[in-house]
Amino acid sequence: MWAASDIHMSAHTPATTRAFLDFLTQAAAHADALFLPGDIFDVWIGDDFALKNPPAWLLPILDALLATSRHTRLYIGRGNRDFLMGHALAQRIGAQLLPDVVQLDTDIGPVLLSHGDEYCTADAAYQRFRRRVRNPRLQRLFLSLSLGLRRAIADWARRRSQHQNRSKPMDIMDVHPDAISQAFRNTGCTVMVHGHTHRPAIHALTVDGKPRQRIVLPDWDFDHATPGRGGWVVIDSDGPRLATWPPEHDSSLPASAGR
Ligand code: LP5
Ligand code: MN
Repeated sequence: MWAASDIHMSAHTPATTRAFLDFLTQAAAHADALFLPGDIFDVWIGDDFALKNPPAWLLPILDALLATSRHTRLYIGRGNRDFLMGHALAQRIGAQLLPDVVQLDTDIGPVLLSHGDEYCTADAAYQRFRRRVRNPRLQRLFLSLSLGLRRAIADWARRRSQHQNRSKPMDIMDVHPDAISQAFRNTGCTVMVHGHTHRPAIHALTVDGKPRQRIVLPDWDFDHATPGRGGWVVIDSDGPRLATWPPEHDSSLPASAGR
C-alpha cells in the first residue's frame, strides 16, 4: 500500500498538481492500494463546488483520481483543510471515504492511519476549531450558503489561521506524545501513519516498553518551495519506507517505474 497526504492542491499550485498527477500514474502502475489521508486540497468548500461545474484547475485532478481508481484501490481521508469532502466526491473519483482514524491490515500487520491533526492536543485553539467545524449542523448551514459566501468565509478562515500560527510555538503545532501513546494503546497497532505536521520522518518510539513506529508523511510543494518537495510512504513485505518525489531520488519504486 502507498499513502500520501498534504498535497494542498488549489488553483494556485499548478506545479504541485502536475507532480501529483505524475505520482498518480506511478501509483496506478505499482500500488495495490493508495490512501490519501487528508489535505489533498488546500481548502474544500463542498462537493457541489467540484461536481456541478468544476473549475479548470480541478477537473484534471478529478479525472486523474478516477483513472487511478480503475487500477488501484483508492481511499481518501479528511484533513483540517478539506474536511468537507463527502461521499459525492468519493463517488466521482471512484474512491472510498475513510473515517478520521482507520486501522489497515497490511503486509506488516495492523497500521493506524489518520490525518494527524487529531493528535495535536496541546493546540487548544485548533481542537476547539475542529470540534466546531465537524458539527454536522454547522456543516449543513455552511453548505447551504452560496459558493461565493463559502469562499469568502474560507478565505477569512485561512487568513485568521495563518495569523494565529505566526505566534504559536512550534511544539504546540505538532502531535502530542501522550495522544500518540494513547492511540497505540487503544488499538494495539505497532505502526502509525499520519500527515498534517509537514515534518516527514519515521520515528521509533516505545509505548509501555513495546517498540512502535510513527511515520509522518511529507507535504507537497513544487510551486513555492525551492527545491520542490513531495513524497509518500510505501508499506509492503519489505516494511515501511518513505519515498521522495520525483522518484529519481528514490529507490522505493520498482526499476520499471520510469525513474
Ligand atoms: O491550516 P493551517 O496550516 O493554517 O493551520 C492548521 C490549523 N488551522 C486550521 C484552519 C484552516 O486553515 C481553515 C481552513 C478553511 C476552512 C474552510 C471552511 C470553514 C467553515 C466550515 C464550517 C463548517 O485548520 C491551526 C493549527 C495548525 O494547523 C497546526 O496544527 O494550529 O489551527 C488554528 O489556527 C486554530 C484557529 O483557531 C483556527 C481559526 C480559523 C477560524 C475559522 C472559523 C470558521 C467558522 C465558520 C462558521 C461558518
Ligand atoms: Mn493538515
